[in-house]
Amino acid sequence: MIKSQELGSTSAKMLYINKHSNFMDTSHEYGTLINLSEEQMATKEAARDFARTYLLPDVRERDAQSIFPTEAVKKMGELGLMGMMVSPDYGGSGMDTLSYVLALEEIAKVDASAAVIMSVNNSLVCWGLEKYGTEAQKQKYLSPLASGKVIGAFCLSEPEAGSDATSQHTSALDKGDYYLLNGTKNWITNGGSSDICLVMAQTNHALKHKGINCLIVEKGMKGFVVGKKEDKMGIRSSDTHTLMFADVEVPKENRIGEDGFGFKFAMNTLNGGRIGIAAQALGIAAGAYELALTYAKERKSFSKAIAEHQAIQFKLAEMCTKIQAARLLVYEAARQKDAGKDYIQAAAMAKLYASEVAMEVTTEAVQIHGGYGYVREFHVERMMRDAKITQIYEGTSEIQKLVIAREILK
Ligand code: COS
Repeated sequence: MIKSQELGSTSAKMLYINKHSNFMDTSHEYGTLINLSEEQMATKEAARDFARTYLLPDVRERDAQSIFPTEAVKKMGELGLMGMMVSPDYGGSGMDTLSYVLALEEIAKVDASAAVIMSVNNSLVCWGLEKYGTEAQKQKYLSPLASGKVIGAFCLSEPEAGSDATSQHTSALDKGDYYLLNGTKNWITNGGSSDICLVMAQTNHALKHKGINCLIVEKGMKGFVVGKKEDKMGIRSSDTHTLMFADVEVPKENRIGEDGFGFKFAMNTLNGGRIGIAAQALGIAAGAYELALTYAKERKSFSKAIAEHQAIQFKLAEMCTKIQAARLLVYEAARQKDAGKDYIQAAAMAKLYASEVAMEVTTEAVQIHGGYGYVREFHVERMMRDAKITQIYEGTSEIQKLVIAREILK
């Protein structure tokens, strides 16, 4: 439990908050139901311990001040959380996708910002590099990324290309042995803290999305400028930046895949990324539910615990049911990926549903906390703000519906 001294106050309100702001682990109850192996359960437990030991103590301060969790991310690298699915040959943990989402869920229960930093590095950067990169690219870039020595960013969105991702204005002109990169990327997670960026850019406009390439761009390259840091509603301790490229010369050997493979690379990578964000959303919902459950058992009104009022019981019942439904969708998407099946629809369904559940459950968790839920000292207020982005990034809920419908109808 967070000590009142840490918050610099011994007022009655603060003491009350510290007494009633505790996570209660409920997810172990589902362990047998969802058939996890001992190793998967151990991974989940280790991530849970890490989150409570290293992320929980300062999570509110980092949110309030928009502070990147530098030390915690370093520790996550040491524990193997930054390259969980990467082969040990390249410094990763060699685990399956299900273990990855189990860990991500536990991190997100406590700190959704740390979860997105981890998700982008694992799903959008390491996975794509390992799957499609050359041996030389893997040796040079994947090993430091997977071991958490450096952080990666994935750069697709632009001022005028969010959902309409084929409409890339950033250009990568073919100059023989290098590409000349010019343009602007927006809302880039890990934008300031990353050392290595995967940048989608248009090489041949006539070919539309088939003229897009993905280039590995290093922070130190001349002409690469990190622009302003966004002042966000939620996930405030992850750093989201605009990135600018002015005549950056990127060597040809830094292109991932064949000429024109960049858009397909981005789409294939985002399919897995969506499982990660679904796990993040699930974690936010489960964390808020755990806090609301503890609170409802302790807070009294009308001479009894509020959990004894049917109005609260119905809320808890709905929250728990929705979380479990989201959990099954997320784990199923991970299992399909691990089984080598086509997981496009499963990933989109998991992200769509888990992010909606995250918003609904965090809103109800605030409601259960009443006035306390609306103030910064209680975690649920932050969680409600953090939940919103899961309906927007790595494909909005509307894009997920479009993807699901296209898969159903094809
Ligand atoms: N997985 C693999 N390939 C996909 C795909 C997916 N989920 N979605 C589209 N593609 C492929 C298509 O198969 C097509 O390839 P071919 O030309 O080889 O057939 C290509 O991508 C272009 O797709 P399409 O013709 O359907 O283009 P549209 O512009 O109609 O739709 C969408 C593209 C909207 C699906 C795409 O732009 C998208 O996913 N947008 C959301 C982007 C996003 O998530 N942004 C967040 C950025 S990271 S925070």
